[in-house]
Amino acid sequence: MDTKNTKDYSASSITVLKGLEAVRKRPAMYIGGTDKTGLHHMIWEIVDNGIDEALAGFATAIKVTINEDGSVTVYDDGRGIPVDIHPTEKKSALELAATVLHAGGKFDKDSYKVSSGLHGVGLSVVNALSEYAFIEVYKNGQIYKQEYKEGVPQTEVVTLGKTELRGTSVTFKPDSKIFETVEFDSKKILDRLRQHAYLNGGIKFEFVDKRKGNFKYAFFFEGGLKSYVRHINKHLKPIHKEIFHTQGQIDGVEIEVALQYTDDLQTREYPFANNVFTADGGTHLTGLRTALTKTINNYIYEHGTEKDKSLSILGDDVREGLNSSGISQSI
Ligand code: 1YM
Repeated sequence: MDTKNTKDYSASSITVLKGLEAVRKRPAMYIGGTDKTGLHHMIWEIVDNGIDEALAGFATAIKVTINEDGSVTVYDDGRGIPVDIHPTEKKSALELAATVLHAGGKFDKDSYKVSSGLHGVGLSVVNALSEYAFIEVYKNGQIYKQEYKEGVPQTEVVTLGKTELRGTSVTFKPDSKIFETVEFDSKKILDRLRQHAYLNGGIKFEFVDKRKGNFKYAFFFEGGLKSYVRHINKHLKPIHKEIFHTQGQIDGVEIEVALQYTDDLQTREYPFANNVFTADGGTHLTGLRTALTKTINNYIYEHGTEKDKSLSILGDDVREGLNSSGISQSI
């Protein structure tokens, strides 16, 4: 046997164990907390990986299942995490993705997620904080599987047999030694999946709760943001039928905006940056507001009567009754 390889292997295993230990010691640094929000963040980390795979053009659907024992399975129908052996680490890419900490360990990566290169970052964190987990990959007509306890692999990657499926399925049971509660809230999950479906038009999101007699729900909004604004305005009176919608790319940032005026006085703005709702706004929202005020004033100046031109339309006037949602996404 090649002694050098054996030594390298155990050295990398020690690095992995140290990484997992760091996550279990300070979970809040990686998932924000160990309360109900932190618990649900475990699901979003894995769902985000599926969304990344869909945004890369390989997956069309993401399914979240709460199993009878309180574990969660997230499946996407994409390429499946690679299972080939890394030439120097001598471990499968799957094991490396599931056990090696990629992020610096700060709870700040959401702000630049979906910007490529961060694919799969949360998987090792979720694995480390789970009493048990297993991943199945459906690729090359085969089922590959690896199991973990508290993030530590219990087996090599094994092949289970043939399949016609494609994709990745991650099952995990959050560790009750870490979390204050390990009970998932189906309403919280449905609300978030609905929002994801609006933001990512064209991807199907399915939810199954096996704790509640196989409760099933699915979201699919072809129109993305347009459907979202339609949903926001469903109990209001729009003053124009067609929802204004635009989309474009500039300086490595993809922008999408949907807006519709209603006869209401209130303004409702739902800005997102990199798939995260930005309640406090930011330059993306300020930019849109400024552009809208400027555009409407320019239009009045160019097409209005002399009387119209003497009007000074302010931002607040432009936004009265306006309900909008916008996404800005680094690409
Ligand atoms: C339910 C969770 O993790 N899907 C997923 C993950 C990966 C890929 C596909 C993938 C990525 C790439 C190539 C690539 C990941 N792969 C890795 C790594 N769903 C979920 N779907 N082929 C497949 O990025 O080049 C990490 S995540 F690192 F192993 F390639």
